[in-house]
Amino acid sequence: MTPFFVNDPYDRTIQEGQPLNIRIVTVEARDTGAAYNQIRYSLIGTRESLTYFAINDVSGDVYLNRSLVGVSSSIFTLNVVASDNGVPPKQNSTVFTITINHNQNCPIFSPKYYQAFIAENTALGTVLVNVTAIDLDTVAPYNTLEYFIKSGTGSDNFVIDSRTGMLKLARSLSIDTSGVSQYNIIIGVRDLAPSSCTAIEDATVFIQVQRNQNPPVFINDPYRVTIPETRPIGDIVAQFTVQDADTVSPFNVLTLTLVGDDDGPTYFSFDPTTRRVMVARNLTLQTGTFYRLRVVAVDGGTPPKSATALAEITILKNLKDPAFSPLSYTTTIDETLPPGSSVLRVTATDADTSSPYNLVSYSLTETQSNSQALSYFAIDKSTGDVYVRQSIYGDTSRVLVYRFGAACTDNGLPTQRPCPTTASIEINIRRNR
Ligand SMILES: [Ca+2]
Ligand SMILES: [Ca+2]
Ligand SMILES: [Ca+2]
Ligand SMILES: [Ca+2]
Repeated sequence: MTPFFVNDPYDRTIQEGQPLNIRIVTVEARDTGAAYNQIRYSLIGTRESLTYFAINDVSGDVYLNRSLVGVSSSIFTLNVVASDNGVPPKQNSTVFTITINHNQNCPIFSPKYYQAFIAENTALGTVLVNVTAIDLDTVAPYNTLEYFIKSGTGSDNFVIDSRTGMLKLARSLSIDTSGVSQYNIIIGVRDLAPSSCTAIEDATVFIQVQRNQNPPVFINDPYRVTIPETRPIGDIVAQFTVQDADTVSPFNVLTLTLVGDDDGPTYFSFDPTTRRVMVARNLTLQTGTFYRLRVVAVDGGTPPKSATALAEITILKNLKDPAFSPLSYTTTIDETLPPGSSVLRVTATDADTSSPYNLVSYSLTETQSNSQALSYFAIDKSTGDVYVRQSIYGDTSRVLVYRFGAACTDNGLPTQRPCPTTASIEINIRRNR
């Protein structure tokens, strides 16, 4: 009779770490013949199968004789032949599979907690944190890991690289209108074994977003200054001071730019580093007396917050007093000189550079010695010509000398400057006695 197998199939699944020389399965064949019924078992099949598996030729116990750790094959096909003791023997065979469970380990996050502090204008794609898990299995895909975002409010702002575990920014946090500044993202991991195992404990990533919450603020805006026109080129005339209450760069990093106004930037320069305004041109050559410089400060947010400030610069062009030169005038005239005739001319000069700051107006002042003088003499306020106002001949006091004074002032704006000293005028009269 020919042996025949019983109790099959013999398919089994074992762990990758199956110990050596321990029975995995026992094949059993029977021979019902009265003779030639002694059965011996032998293993045939692929070289790989024969490398790792062996069989006890008497008991039919199949066992491992070489470790499967690190072996990538997961299914071994074994072919067992049962032979009786005839000559030649009668034989039968059975084929079965041993499936190796290489996926002995589930991935474990190490560490489990992560945190990142990021600015809201962090560039898309920036790696915020790299989560890592360990799978103690020895071969792929049993130790090949796949990371995934499980949940978390606002988690759609982030994306994870499933292979590397790098959590990246997927959307601009600046435009997250929820204004949320803290995110807790729950991340899972599984291996890619045919019967995948997912880590029991998730990883948590805490993300704190630093937002651009404050605009720049100029201190002491507007900056009003008054300077003489003689300030030299390069002189500092104003200093902008600006602050931003945010505590994190770039939200408190301010860039200042001169943006106007009118011709202010023509005559003044602005140094964005020192934040100072300086004279850029010779101001004595300009007629303007008021300039504005508008400066904008922009922080590093995306979008940025900004503020503007104004420097208002008033130019003083009337810097000098007019002064008489000479200070005293004397002449002699006939008493018959008709009204309107010029008698003498007083002169004052003003060292300012331009009109009307250096234009002088004249007037007469009485002196106590002769209170009647101004009845008979007047002055052209523009030219300084002193002329006869009414007939001297008609002065019944018949004085021989008129004494009075002349004052002057410039025509400066916004305020006029008077001559500090008056001029003295003495007019002697030749009378027909
Ligand atoms: Ca037999
Ligand atoms: Ca695994
Ligand atoms: Ca800011
Ligand atoms: Ca003047």
